[in-house]
Amino acid sequence: MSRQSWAEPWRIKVVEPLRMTSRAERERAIRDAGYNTFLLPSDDVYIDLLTDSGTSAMSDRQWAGMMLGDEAYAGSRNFYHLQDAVRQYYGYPHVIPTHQGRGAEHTLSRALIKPGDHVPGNMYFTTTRAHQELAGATFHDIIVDIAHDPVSECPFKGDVDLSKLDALVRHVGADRIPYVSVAATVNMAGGQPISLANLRAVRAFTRAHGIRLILDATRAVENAWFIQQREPGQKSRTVAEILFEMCALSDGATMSGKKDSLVNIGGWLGLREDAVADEARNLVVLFEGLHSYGGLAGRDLEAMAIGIEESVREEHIRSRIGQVLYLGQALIDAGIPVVRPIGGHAVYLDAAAMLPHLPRDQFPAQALAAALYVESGIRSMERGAVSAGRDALTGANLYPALELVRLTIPRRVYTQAHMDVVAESVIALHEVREQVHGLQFTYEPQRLRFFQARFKPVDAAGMFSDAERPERALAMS
Ligand code: PLI
Repeated sequence: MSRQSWAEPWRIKVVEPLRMTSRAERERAIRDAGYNTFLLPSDDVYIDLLTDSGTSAMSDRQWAGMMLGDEAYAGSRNFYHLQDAVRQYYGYPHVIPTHQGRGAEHTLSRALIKPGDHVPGNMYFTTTRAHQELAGATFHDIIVDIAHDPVSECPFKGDVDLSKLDALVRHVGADRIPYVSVAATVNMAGGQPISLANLRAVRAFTRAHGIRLILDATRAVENAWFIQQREPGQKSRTVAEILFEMCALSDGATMSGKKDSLVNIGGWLGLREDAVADEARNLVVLFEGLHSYGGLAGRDLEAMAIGIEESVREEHIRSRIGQVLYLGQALIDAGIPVVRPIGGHAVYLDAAAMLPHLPRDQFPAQALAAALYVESGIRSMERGAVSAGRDALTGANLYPALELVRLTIPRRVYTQAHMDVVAESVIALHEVREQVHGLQFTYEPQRLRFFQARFKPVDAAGMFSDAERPERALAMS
C-alpha cells in the first residue's frame, strides 16, 4: 500500500529549547527592532519563519562529516568531495565554492557583465539583481504575466515569457545580454516552479542567439519535485534525474547551499566554459578565499557535500514540500488570502488582500509581519515594496504587483504541531486585521533596504488601533 502522509523520513535526536515571551515583551521587542523582523533578536522569537536560508537542521551524517573537516589552506579533501557531489547531481565540470549564494552571484556578475549590459530574468531576486546592477547591468523581468497574479492556480508560474525575451533581444541586441538568468524556483513569485518544457524552450532560444543561460539553482531540487508531480510525462523520473536535466540545459549556476543543500552556510558557482571558470577563480581569490574553499571551512564543504546527497532523495523532498503544503492548505481552508498554488519553501500571505485599508506607501506586508510577531511570536519576512527597493535609475519606490508576507519553512526543524500554531495564529490575526496600522520609514538604507530599514507606525496609537481585540487561543500571554 502506498503511504499518503508526508511524514518525515527521520526522527529527532537533539532538541533546541525555545524561549516563550509575553505580548508586552514582544511589543517592546518589535518597537526596538524598528518594526523590522530582521532586526529582532532570535531569542525573542518562538517559531522562526523568517527564512529557510541556513536554518535547516543538519543530519547526524552531516555533523559526523564536520569532524572530517580537512582545514588545509589548499586542496582540502572536502573540496574534492563537494566537487564530486556537484558534478554527480548538478553536472557542472567547474565547481567554485563561495561563502554563500551572493558570493557566487558577485563572482559571476563581475566575470560576465560589462557596464551597459542587460540581464533578463524570471522575476528579480534581491541579491541577484543587486549584483547585476553593481556590475553595471540593467535587469529586465521576463517572467510570465500570470506570476504576478496571486490567485491563479497555474502550475508553472515561474516560466519565462519567450515573447518578452525576444522583444528584449530585438531591442538591445544579443551582444548586450551576457546571460539570461533563470531561477528555479522563483522566490519572489511565491516559490513557484519553472517547467522543464519552458526551460528547454529558453535553452533553444538562447542557443540560437548565442546567449548564455545561467540557472539560480538555490531551490532547484524543490523545482524538480514540482516538475515530477505536475508536468506531463515526468512522473516516472526521479527528482535527481530531473535536476540533472535542468542543469544540463544551462551554461552555469549560482547556488546558495543554505537552502536545498541543508547546510547553515555555503554556496558554489558551477560553470561549463573553461575561460569563464578561469576568470571566476581569479575573482574568487580576491573576494572569497582560495578557489578550493571560497570562504568556507573544510568542515562546511563536507557538510554541503553530504547535504547535496540527502537533498535529492525522494523521501526527503516529498516530506519537505509536504509540510509546506500542509500549512498552506490549513490557511486556504480557513479562507486566508495566500499565493496559489502553494510554493516549495514557503507559504506567502497576500498582505494587499489581507490589509486593503493600508495604501502601498504604508507597507502593508511590513506591517502584517510586525503584527503577526506581536500577536504570536512568529517571525516572518516582508516580500513586497520594501524588498523591491527603488528604481536604480530614477530612485522612485518600486511597487511590485505582489505585496507578500513570507512564512518560510526551515527544513527538518519544526513539527506538524508548530505548523498548526502558525495556522491558528494567522487565522486569529486575520480576524482583527482591520486594526493593523501602516508603517513609515525612519531609516532607509541605500542597498537591500529591507534587511536594516527601520519604521514607525503612521498612527500615534501604535501598531494596532485601541479597540479591544478578542482573546486569541494561541497568543502566548
Ligand atoms: O543568501 P545567499 O547569499 O546564500 O543566497 C542568495 C540567494 C540567491 N538566490 C535565491 C533564489 C535566494 O533565495 C537567495 C537567498 N535567499 C534568502 C536569504 C531568502 O531568505 O530567501
